[in-house]
Order: sequence, then C-alpha cells, then structure tokens
Amino acid sequence: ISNLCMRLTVLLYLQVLLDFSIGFHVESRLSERQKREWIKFAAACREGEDNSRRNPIAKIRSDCEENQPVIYSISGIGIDQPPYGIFVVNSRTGEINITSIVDREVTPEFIRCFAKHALTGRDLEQPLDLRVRVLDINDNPPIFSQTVFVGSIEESSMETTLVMKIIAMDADEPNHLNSKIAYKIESQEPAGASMFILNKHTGEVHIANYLDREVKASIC
Ligand SMILES: *[C@@H]1O[C@H](CO)[C@@H](O)[C@H](O)[C@H]1NC(C)=O
Ligand SMILES: [Ca+2]
Ligand SMILES: [Ca+2]
Ligand SMILES: [Ca+2]
Repeated sequence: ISNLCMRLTVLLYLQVLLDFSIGFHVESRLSERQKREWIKFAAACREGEDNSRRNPIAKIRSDCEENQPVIYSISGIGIDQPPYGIFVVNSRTGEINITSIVDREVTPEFIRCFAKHALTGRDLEQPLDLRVRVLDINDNPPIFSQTVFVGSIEESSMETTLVMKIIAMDADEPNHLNSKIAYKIESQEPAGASMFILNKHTGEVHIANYLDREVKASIC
C-alpha cells in the first residue's frame, strides 16, 4: 500500500510537472505536493517546570493519512526506555504530551517518531527524529575536574611564570551563561600578600609580581 502511495505521488508529481508547462496557476499545487511527508511541530519546554499546560507540546502527522489508516508511535529514552513515559503520543492524532517535570541534563533532545499502517504495521514514513528543545535553567554548579591540583615552580622562577591550570566543568547548556565559569582564589596559605594570580576566564595560575598584585585586587 505504501508503494501505491509512492506511485501515486510520482504520478501526481509528473502530472503537476506537465501541468506546469501549460499554466502558471499550478505552481501552488507543485509546492503542496512537495510537502508530502512528515508535518511536525514542537514547542519548547522548560527544565524543572510543570509543562503540562503547554500540552500537546508537539504534533506529528503523515500525509499518508489522507488515504490510509495511520498509527503514530514514539520511541526512545524517556518514552519506552527508562525513565519511562515522560513523553506520550496519541496514536491516532499524533499529538505528543509531556507528562512530568524534566531535567535538561538527562532528557534526550530527540524523540523518534513512527507512522505505521494501522492494519499491516508497515512503516509509511521513514522514522522521524523530532527535536524537543528543553530550555535550560542554571541548576548545576561548576565541578573541578580534580579535587586537588598540584603545581610546582623553581625557586628561581621568573615572576608571572605559569604554575598550573585548573579546570572545572558545568553540566548546564554548553556555550550558555548557565555553564560559564569564572575562577577566583578564595583563600591562600599562608595568608597575606597574594602570591598567585588566577586568570578568571582560563583558570591559569601565575606567580604574582608587584604589578599583578594590583590587577589581582580587582579580579577577586
Ligand atoms: C494531552 O494533553 C491534552 C491537554 O491536556 C489532553 O487533552 C490529551 O488527552 C492528552 N493526550 C494524551 C495522549 O495524554
Ligand atoms: Ca537539570
Ligand atoms: Ca551552572
Ligand atoms: Ca540545567
């Protein structure tokens, strides 16, 4: 039956092409035919919030609906793999609901969608990976990649020598303010005049020289 659907498309397409040569008015029909595929829509959801009032947050539809009985289904993590049932689909309408509060850091970005023939179970469309955007909230602190960073310097080292580079990661959305890291020295032992400069952006630690000490005062 899907072959028939395909053949029908091809025939109509040819017909439209033929029509196209004799009249300008068929142009809109041509663009309609090109849309013969998945029609989808997905709204953004917000992390850590009840999104149920936004339901349905997405809708999928196959144009094969026009002449065949279609059943929609979805698959993936948060659906038929743990955590189960975060996203559900109405198999008849293709409407997709979100059923619980989601954590952006563990929710997959894509929902795999299927349109199958209601009687034969055959795929009527190529599976679709529907992107569901979960808007990030800043709910992850930066974590140092090591609990202790060790640096060493020669006693005769020049001032401003690089001592070490400290690294931290933040699980919130990459390249977003929520995951932007700023480094700062909290304290020093022995206390007193700052011996090190920490680059706020790169995490590079240098020995402080006299000039740097003044700069440092404004950084920390
Ligand atoms: C999805 O949510 C809408 C609106 O709350 C509701 O009417 C509908 O029954 C829900 N569908 C499913 C499959 O849960
Ligand atoms: Ca989170
Ligand atoms: Ca963060
Ligand atoms: Ca987050």
